[in-house]
Amino acid sequence: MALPSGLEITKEVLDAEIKAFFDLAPPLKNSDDVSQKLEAFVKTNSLLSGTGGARRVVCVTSGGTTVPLEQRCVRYIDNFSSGHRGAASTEYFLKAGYAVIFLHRRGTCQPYCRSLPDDPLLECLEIVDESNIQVHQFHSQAVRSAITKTHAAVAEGLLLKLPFTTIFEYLQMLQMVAFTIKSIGPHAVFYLAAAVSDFYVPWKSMAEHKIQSGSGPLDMRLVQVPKMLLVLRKDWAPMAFCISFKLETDSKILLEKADMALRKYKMHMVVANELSSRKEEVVVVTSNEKILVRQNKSLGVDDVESALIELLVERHAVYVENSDHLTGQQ
Ligand code: 9Z3
Repeated sequence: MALPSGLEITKEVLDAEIKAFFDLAPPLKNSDDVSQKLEAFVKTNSLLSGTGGARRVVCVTSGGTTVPLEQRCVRYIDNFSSGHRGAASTEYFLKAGYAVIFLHRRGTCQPYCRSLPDDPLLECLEIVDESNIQVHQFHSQAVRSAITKTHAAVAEGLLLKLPFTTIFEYLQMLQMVAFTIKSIGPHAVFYLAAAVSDFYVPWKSMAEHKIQSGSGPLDMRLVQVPKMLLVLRKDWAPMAFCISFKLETDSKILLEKADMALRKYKMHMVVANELSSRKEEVVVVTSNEKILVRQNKSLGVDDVESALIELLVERHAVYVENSDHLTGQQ
């Protein structure tokens, strides 16, 4: 529903829009499989032997969502994101002892694979003879590390990778994750680094077949994707610690927009980043602070995620402690 600018949408209208989005979205093809994996993952991590407590679980979203233009999709609108932020952050969350649900765009950057070349199969492997293929000496360390670290994290039940492509898949899966990790209350974190489409074509008004090009310019109406952040915070997983991202290309409006998102969607933190400098620095916006986080080259760390995750883990620990006091737990 389009409202004159300045008018806030009511919660009832938003709820109705969200319900319509999910009711009309094409159902997730592998929903049973995703839900079983999520249940098992959260169960494993909420029953930590001996401690009586739950492991902290973070859902890291990563990569951009697509908006299909045809039901039998040939064309789609895409959102910019390499998935580097999500992949790097996943590595640091694992290092900090979290279990990670890595909800990522299929084909984007994966944890522990950041130092592999763009085309790992062709660039890392060489044929020795008719029956043997080996890893090039030059890439052997990176390949070994990617394989061993990924396999160890998955085998220990600490890493669950769930791929999406479209905005429909992404939001349905995000809701499933939220409903599942709601049970671990404040131990759950959402780290929403995925670049999510703001506009989409509703499934029912989408052409079934490939749009034909013979009839002149294409006139197509995109409607706004209902903002799910507030319902994620308030209804889906109300005790979870929520961190969203704000991306702008105009640095003059970035902090103001991040601040607005923090208040409007009741996020615990918003990470503000500008497109061209996003790999060097971000600003973490909270209700009373703006903290500049930069990559620390002097310590030999060439990414900003190391310091960013350290800060977020610290703040989440305080949040858990305060929530435990409130609920009378130790
Ligand atoms: C981000 O701002 C991420 O940091 C990047 C990471 C997408 C810039 P890369 O994947 O880049 O490492 O190449 N993500 C959130 C972008 C977004 O869609 N934010 C929405 C907005 O700005 C709010 S949910 O309105």
